[in-house]
Amino acid sequence: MHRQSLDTGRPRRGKASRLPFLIAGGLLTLVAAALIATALALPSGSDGVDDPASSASAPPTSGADFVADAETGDTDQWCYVHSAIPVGVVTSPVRAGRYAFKSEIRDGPLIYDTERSEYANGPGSCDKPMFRAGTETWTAVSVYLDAGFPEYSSWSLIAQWKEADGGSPPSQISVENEQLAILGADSLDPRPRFPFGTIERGRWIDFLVHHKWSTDQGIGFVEVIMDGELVLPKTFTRTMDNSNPLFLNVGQYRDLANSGTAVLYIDEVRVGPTRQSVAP
Ligand SMILES: [Ca+2]
Repeated sequence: MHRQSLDTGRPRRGKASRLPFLIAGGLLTLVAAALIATALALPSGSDGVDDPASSASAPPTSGADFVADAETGDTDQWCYVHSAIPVGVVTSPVRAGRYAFKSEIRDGPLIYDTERSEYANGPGSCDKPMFRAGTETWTAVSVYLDAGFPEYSSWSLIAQWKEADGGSPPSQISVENEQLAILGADSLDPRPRFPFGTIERGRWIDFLVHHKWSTDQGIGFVEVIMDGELVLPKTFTRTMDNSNPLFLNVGQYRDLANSGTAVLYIDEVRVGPTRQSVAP
């Protein structure tokens, strides 16, 4: 039966094959004519959708899920300010717009038993967890380390992706011995540590941190772009302690073994699903 159906099919295909060719030929002629007519109808310099000049000048699409650019002139874009030293927005330096956030810690004043000055979306009643298991996120953060920023011989953090139920943040940007690194939770052994650069004072540094969130070290990853350059290629690691979503803290938190007044400015914080969605 199989062979028979093949045999009977052959002449049918042969006979029928001329009709589609005729139809296709007619369609091609019509399409070609339409294209020529369209080309003739478009005036020179038309703002067609394919005009590269108009694409380049179009404003970037903003698909960020969270923005903290300080342009409200206060700290309302964050849930909390955890700082022993009173801080808020400043008008200089700024990365963009009119305002940036200031973070300051000094020897002595403590909050939650630590030297800390952070802008946070948790923990607490206004938690805004944004980083969920199985998702990828891009976090943009621009920071400016003041000219007098101390040199640290022990750990300090300038950004944390943290669980609301406490514990060591499963992803962090650390500053220690003048080195920048992504750290994993200190409950892990060995603790993930991915150095990606050295700090510079007195200028804005733009971080773009790309995560995939997972408790599985074969699925989770982190990637860092600093000042537009890929400084930490996609590196697989465990980025969550458990399946609870994480929130963002940006600002300073340091070991009491470090000392000195430390001032950091923060601007252009964005979180979104793609690099384009958080680009300044
Ligand atoms: Ca700003």
